[in-house]
Amino acid sequence: MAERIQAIENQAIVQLTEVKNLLELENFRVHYMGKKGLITELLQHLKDLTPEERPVFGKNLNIAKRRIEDMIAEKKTLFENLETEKKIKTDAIDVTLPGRGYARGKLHPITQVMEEVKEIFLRLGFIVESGPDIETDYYNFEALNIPKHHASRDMWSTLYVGEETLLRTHTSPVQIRVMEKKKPPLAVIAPGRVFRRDADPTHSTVFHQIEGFAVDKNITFANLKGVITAFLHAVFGKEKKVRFRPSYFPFTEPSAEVDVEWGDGWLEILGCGMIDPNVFKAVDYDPEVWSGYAFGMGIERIAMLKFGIKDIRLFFENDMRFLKQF
Ligand code: FA5
Repeated sequence: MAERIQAIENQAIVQLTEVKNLLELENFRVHYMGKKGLITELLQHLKDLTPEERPVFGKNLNIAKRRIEDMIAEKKTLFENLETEKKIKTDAIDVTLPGRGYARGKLHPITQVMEEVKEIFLRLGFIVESGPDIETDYYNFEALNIPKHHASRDMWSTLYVGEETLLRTHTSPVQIRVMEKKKPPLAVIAPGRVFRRDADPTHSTVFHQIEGFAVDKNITFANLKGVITAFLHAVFGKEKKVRFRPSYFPFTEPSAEVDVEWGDGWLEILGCGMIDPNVFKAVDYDPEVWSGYAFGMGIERIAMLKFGIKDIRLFFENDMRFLKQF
């Protein structure tokens, strides 16, 4: 019997070297220790032995049983450790990896220029006002000395919303809205979106203007020229060539336009002039008492000059390769 026990133990030792994982180890355990396992089976023989033989047999069997159990436990720990190691390698978070990082948003180049221009006028003492994108015929045209059927309406290819409503073609209606509410002295800028049926490399259907105007006693064209020149120097520097050119607007008299050198030509950036007495009458200001200047500038045009952009439409295509450069 002792030999039989020894044989089973030896067999277990050899067989265990072939066990490759926890599942096989469990099968191994059942083969030896299970209810019908080899060790359990040997116990059945106890009853066939003499009372003298039994203790020795029992003792030997117990020793063998414990040895096999120890081997199984040892192997189990080994497999479990291997499994943990594998898990660490595959699942674990590698804290040494650099963070994933998130893309930081930026202001659109037009917003950047808008903010820069606003800042300049705030420093010059102007306040900011605003008006609606959808305007009435009265504010966009009539109060600005542009009666119905007047030829000068053709200066703006207007997008109409209804009979008397339209998408504002310029920010000048804000002049009227502010002067209706407030009394002079006034120095106001009004940034906003404007809309026209225009589309080519220097004209967009939707674009941005900043309106500016000042009303007080004894305001002259020299004040207008001084403010515009200060603005041009702040945005473009003193070296950039600019020119004031006589022009026409129904709501200013005299009127001028300002161009900035652009390649071997010029790019127009703003219109301006002395507020027409008819505009003052529309808002109940006495033109004998008050005088003022006004201007309206194209923000995209200023951005084109600042950044060297040849086609205005690039600003509205939302191509990240373009936008990321600002
Ligand atoms: C006006 O809109 C006048 N309201 C400006 C003004 C205000 C004059 C106050 C006198 C007193 P004009 O249509 O020229 O004027 O437009 C003004 C500026 O907007 C232009 O000089 C140009 O810089 C810009 N602009 C005009 N049309 C477009 C367009 N389609 N796309 C981009 N910029 C434009």
